[in-house]
Amino acid sequence: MEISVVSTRPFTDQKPGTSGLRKQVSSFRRPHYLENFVQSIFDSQPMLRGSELVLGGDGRFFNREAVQIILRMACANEIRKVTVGRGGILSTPAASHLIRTRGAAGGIVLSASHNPGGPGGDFGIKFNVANGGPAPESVTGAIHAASLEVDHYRIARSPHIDIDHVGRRQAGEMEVEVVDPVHDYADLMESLFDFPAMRDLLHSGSFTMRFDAMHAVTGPYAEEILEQRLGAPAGTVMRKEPLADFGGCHPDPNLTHARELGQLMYGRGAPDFGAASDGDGDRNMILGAGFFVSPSDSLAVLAANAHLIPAYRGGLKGVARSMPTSQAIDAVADALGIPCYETPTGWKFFGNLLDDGRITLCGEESFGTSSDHVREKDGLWAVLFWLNLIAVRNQPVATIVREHWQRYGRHYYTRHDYEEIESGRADALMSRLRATFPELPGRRFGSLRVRTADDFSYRDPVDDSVSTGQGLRILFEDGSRIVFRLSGTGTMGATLRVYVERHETRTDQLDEDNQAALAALIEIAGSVADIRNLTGKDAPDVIT
Ligand code: G16
Repeated sequence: MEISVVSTRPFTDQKPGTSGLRKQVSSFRRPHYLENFVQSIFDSQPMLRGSELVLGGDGRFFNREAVQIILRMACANEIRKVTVGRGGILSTPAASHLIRTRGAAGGIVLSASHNPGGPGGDFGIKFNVANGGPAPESVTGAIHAASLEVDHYRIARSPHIDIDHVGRRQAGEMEVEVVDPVHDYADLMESLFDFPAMRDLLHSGSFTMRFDAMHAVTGPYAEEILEQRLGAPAGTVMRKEPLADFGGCHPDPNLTHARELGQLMYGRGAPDFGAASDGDGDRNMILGAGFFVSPSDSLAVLAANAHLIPAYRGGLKGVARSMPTSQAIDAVADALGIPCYETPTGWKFFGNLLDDGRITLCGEESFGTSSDHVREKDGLWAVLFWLNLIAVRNQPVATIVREHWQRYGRHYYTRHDYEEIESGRADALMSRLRATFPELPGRRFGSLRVRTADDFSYRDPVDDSVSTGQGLRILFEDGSRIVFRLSGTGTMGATLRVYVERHETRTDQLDEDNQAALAALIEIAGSVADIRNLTGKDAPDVIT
């Protein structure tokens, strides 16, 4: 096969963020933009030569074109084999599973997660390493460095490669194997959970559920698992056909963007269980009838009940959460007598802990939960875990969570996002805030007294790597916390995230309105960071 060596010049904005390189589609469609980044992956990861790569994405606009370009570049860069999901589709957790079971040297996942798609939306590309997880900082750093030097890329002049039919074919010296994107993943789920008990629940006549696939990648996965294998009635999976523009919606599983599901779950005759996943299938939202389970609480409930699920019957080795995630899971770990690790935001930081056998479950406040079955967060896995739990405990979602609060106390928790702030202003806010930290310890705000204030840094206990500047924390003497971070996944300006948490143990104070219960801390956050003045915004754009 003829190979072209194309001259190019570096782009200076190809530094991967929290989860790969995310940009507007218009950026990715600039001549050489995608090719430069892909060549930087191959240049900085020489072990890919002669090995197998997994490739797939969430099906958003530009997915198919990108798959063709990457296949031709893989061929020109002497990749031995590429395993690709049919139609170029693989959910993020399914890609992670395939990398692991195939023994691939890595994978390329195309997604901008929950960001909108379509020609005016976002696109993204992420490199996953041989353990199936997102590349650690050492690898993303090397890719970025290569992107600043790249002066040519290699691409095969191959005709269009058929990715729409399962089977093996050759592209020059390289083998392309097109696989069913759903099958192996569905088998994996069946091996972890009690499918007979879940089937009985769904057939009991007294239980109904809805899953909102948001016209994103999980539609076919949810249909196969929930409707085919578990026999849930047709229509259980809403918005199930994946669309390149997600039907013009934002594939972000929260009550704002999964509005129809929310209305159903808070309406009369609501289903017993509601759930949704995002663009690439790694996030989850969990709802009971008239009841929202916060992601941090969900993680804690799963950990506390893991012994009821076949895959985790033997107990948990340990758990982990990202720093801004609430400390609800810490309380469970304490009771179980297992370690709880606190990592920076980003799934990549869980990889070493999982590989080293230190943890079994982990999760983040950003609607992500998973276990050691893959190395990504896994939306449907979390939904099935809850379904299995409901089947075993035979209780409504709200009762399960309220009983959890009674035992461990409730970690009232919220995240306020201020979006599309001009980057200079956002940086100024963070540095001004950081400058106030030396004076904060000991300072009183009403009944609250600051214990300490710092910029979170993390030393990975497995490889001793250090990540600094991971979020500004104000920790109060009563255990309450306020955390400030700039998001690493946005594509327009900067997003300020403010995370607020308070632990309540008085058993008659556990059912308060969440925002009201946190009002004093929210007020303190606004004043110490001077948010209104420095962002020009009177209120957050999104509250979760
Ligand atoms: C990604 C990462 C998560 C992270 C989230 C939010 O999720 O995989 O680990 O918590 O972004 O990150 P940030 O606060 O920096 O925007 P996803 O679902 O977008 O891939």
